[in-house]
Amino acid sequence: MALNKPARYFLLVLGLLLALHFLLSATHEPYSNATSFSSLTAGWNKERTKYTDTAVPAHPAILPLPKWNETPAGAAGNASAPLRARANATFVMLARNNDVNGAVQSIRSLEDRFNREYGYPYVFLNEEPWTDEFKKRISALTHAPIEFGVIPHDWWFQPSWVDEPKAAAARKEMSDKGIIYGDSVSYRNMCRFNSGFFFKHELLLKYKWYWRVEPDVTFHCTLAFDPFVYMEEQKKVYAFTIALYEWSATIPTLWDTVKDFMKKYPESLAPDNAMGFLSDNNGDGFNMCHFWSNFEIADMDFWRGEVYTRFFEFLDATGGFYYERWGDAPVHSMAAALFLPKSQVHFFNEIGYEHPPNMHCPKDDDVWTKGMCSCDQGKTHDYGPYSCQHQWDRIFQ
Ligand SMILES: Nc1nc2c(ncn2[C@@H]2O[C@H](COP(=O)(O)OP(=O)(O)OP(=O)(O)O)[C@@H](O)[C@H]2O)c(=O)[nH]1
Ligand SMILES: *[C@@H]1O[C@H](CO)[C@@H](O)[C@H](O)[C@H]1NC(C)=O
Ligand SMILES: *[C@@H]1O[C@H](CO)[C@@H](O)[C@H](O)[C@H]1NC(C)=O
Ligand SMILES: *[C@@H]1O[C@H](CO)[C@@H](O)[C@H](O)[C@H]1NC(C)=O
Ligand SMILES: [Mg+2]
Repeated sequence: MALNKPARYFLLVLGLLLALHFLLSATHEPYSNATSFSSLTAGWNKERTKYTDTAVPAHPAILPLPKWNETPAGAAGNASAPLRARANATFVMLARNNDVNGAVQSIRSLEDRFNREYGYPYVFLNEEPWTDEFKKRISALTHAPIEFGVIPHDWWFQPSWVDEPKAAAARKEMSDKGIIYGDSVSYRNMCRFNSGFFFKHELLLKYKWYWRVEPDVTFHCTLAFDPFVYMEEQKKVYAFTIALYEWSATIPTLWDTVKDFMKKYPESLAPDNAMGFLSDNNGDGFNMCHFWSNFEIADMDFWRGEVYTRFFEFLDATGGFYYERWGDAPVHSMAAALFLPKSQVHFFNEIGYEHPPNMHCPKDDDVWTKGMCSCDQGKTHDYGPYSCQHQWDRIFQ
């Protein structure tokens, strides 16, 4: 076959480049290492598994971790060790078996930036049994205690008293409108479970505090303090890192239901609450501001208490988790903002946190530098167009 002129030139150049490559590989070790096939694919794999970019590996030593209520040995006056006993606290992650890569990424990040110094336990929850693969991948990441729990059937699946034809029609209408997860039943199960049940799970009953973690999140700053202990000492109950607007089409009647509840049980409202965060007109309308609940550090005894129990049951009885698509974020936010004094709700500026597409990165240079943060301060959500941080700030002015 006769090659045309450009093709011949192309082969000639290709041949020269290959010859140069082999010459350099043979004579220059660094060049050879950088371009070998295994180095190239190693970089590619790193990209795909999204391990965090922190330089410090998770704690390599098999240290005998103190029990949560014991002060670690040698801690007094030792800046690299926790200064006091840990709190009665755990991390909790709801996930599916196929979320394993995202779960690994989140735990790795959390261990790097905080937990390798503390060894707080983890609880994983799923409505299905966990696979050995999931347990193995997670257990490799930390020496902290880990428990894998299954969710009781009725706390997860759509209750039989929900009118399924009515719920199905609502799902169809929402998906026609292009609302994200509009047609998903499992998403609704998840929102209802996170609103009313996770804190009752037997694996969580022995703890007071939790830190909610989701797959595929990143913690961007090293924490020089224990947020659980901070919550306890400062008498906080609920903490957030990102406040933003809810999509109103997912909760058409939620606020009216909450107003009915407040009328029926006015004693539930805390004096000096954060109503001014939720409403621009003293509670008449909801301004869609809420805390993004994929990150939460909070006191489960608040959710377990009488006021919230009554509140959740009141909301649940309307079927709104299924006839609409009520999220656990607005439900938790409304409860925290209304039934707690605003001084007990806390914004954790120091915790750089990313759940795509949003990220909180400390804007203050001293906080960012001290935390060795890996996030771009220019991309922080705090005062961006979708943020409700202004509505949060204004209630303290
Ligand atoms: N076991 C289980 N966990 C679920 C299910 N759906 C969602 N989750 C978990 O519930 C949490 C929230 O679900 P996500 O899919 O992250 O929902 P989201 O944060 O609103 O949306 P994106 O993260 O943007 O997709 C995560 O921890 C998920 O792993 C489910 O059907 N079963
Ligand atoms: C190249 O790789 C070899 C084997 O992994 C290693 O021993 C050597 O130090 C590397 N050289 C450079 C310059 O990185
Ligand atoms: C500080 O604590 C760390 C971890 O607990 C320990 O390895 C180290 O020896 C301690 N240093 C001193 C001076 O006690
Ligand atoms: C931890 O908190 C839970 C919930 O408040 C409580 O039941 C449990 O007794 C606490 N554990 C200890 C050891 O105080
Ligand atoms: Mg998520």
